[in-house]
Order: sequence, then C-alpha cells, then structure tokens
Amino acid sequence: MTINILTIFPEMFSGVFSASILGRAREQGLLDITLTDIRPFSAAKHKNTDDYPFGGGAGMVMTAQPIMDAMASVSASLPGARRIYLGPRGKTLTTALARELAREESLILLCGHYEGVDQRALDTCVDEEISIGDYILTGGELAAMVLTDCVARFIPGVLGSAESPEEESFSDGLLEYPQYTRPRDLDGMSVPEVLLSGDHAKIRAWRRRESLAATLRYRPDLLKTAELDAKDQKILKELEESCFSES
Ligand code: 21W
Repeated sequence: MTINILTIFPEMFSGVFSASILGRAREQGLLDITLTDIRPFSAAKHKNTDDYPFGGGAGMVMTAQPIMDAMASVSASLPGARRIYLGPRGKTLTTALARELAREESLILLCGHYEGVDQRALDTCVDEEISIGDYILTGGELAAMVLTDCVARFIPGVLGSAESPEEESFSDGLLEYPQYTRPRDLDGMSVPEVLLSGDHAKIRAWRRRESLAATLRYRPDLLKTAELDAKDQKILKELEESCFSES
C-alpha cells in the first residue's frame, strides 16, 4: 500500500514510521510512505501556509492555495487514491474502517494544523473526513499516524504470520483476556494454572471466559454488538449472577 501524507510538520513522523512494525513493513516494501511538505507549494512571499480567519475569531486557518497545489501534485502521481482529511468533524476511525482502508491501493492523508483548513480546499481536494475520537488535538498529524498504524496491521504480511489482526481485541467485539509470560513466579504472584496445563481446549475456554468477564466489567456496551454464541451467553449469565453476589 502507498500512503502519501500532506503536512506542514513532516518531521513529526520520523520516529513513529521508522520503529517497530511500521519500520519493518516499510523495509519489506509492504508499506510505501511518502511525506509531502505543504510549505514549498505556498505562493506567498514568505511561504506562509496560514492566515487570520475571515469573520474574526481566535487562531489561524490554513490557506487553501498551498494545500490545493500540493494535493494536485500528489494526486497526479497517485490517480485513484482515496483522499482523506484528518479532522475532528469526520467519521470516527474504527476497526471496520481501518480494514476497509487497508484494501485500497493508495491513500492520501491531509493533515490540518491550528484551527483548521479553509473550507474551499476541503470541498475540492478531499473525498472524506476521518476523526480518531471525541477529543481535541493540536493538528491532524498524530491522527494520521494513528490511522496509518491501525490500517497497516491489516495489510497482509505486516504482522508476523503467527499474529493475526483478527485475533485481537475488538475483532469479535470483545476485550482481550489477560496475558502472562515468564517468570512463572513473580515475587509470589503466580500464573493461572490452566495456562501451564498444556490443555489447549481448556486454555481456549478460559481465555474466552476472561474476555467475556473483562468486557462485562469494563465495556458492557460492547456486548450488544459482539459475536456471541449460545455458550458465550451461558457464561455471561453465570458471570452476571456471580457479580451480583460479590458486592
Ligand atoms: C482542533 C482542528 C480544533 C480544528 C470552527 C469554529 C484531526 C482531530 C484533528 C483541530 C478545530 C482528529 C473552530 C480527533 C482532533 C485535528 C485540530 C476546531 C475551531 N472551527 N481527531 N471554530 N480530534 N485537530 N477549530 O482534534 O486536526 S483528526
């Protein structure tokens, strides 16, 4: 997959895109990320990319011209790319949306900064707007990193073959079960015996129960849309009853 990111702060991205799984994906050629600095496209005297808002108000607004010219340049090299503006009004990024975006050949991500972007640039240069949640950031750069990270996990080969993105929290709509690694005894704290038993059916059942228990406790809202079979329903009923008797 090819991702081209338009930003006035390209230097913000280097660590995130070079380390760990994203760094490896790029080295393997599974992910081709290009950062496009918007500033050189500015036709203004001092290469300005923002200005005061018409009508008054606090903060600065990014001017349309550099964004429109940068987008035209990048779009010409990536015809058919899905053009996404990261913005707080957009539809919220979810696993389902990330999975869908991972099937695209190429994405162009536009990051705003300051109080936003001249609406005319958005109206002419962008196919859709995506937010990463209901809180306010200082710009779209961190959101573009979050989206890239989340989408990359669904590109075949990016995760090791053993780790499947479908096994993770939220893929079946439940929270994850607790995990343990060595040592078996940590200052008197042991590991649940079942995980050392070698009985894989029993381990699978224990993990499912723990996922259901964690979801019931921390995110009961998720149970309304989770993929649950009759056995899950039975376990949930037990957990609900035992939780009423607890306190
Ligand atoms: C913050 C942009 C506030 C615009 C009109 C009247 C990208 C983001 C961002 C930012 C405003 C995302 C105004 C979750 C986010 C982002 C910067 C509003 C004031 N406009 N996802 N008054 N949260 N944020 N400007 O903040 O660019 S994705």
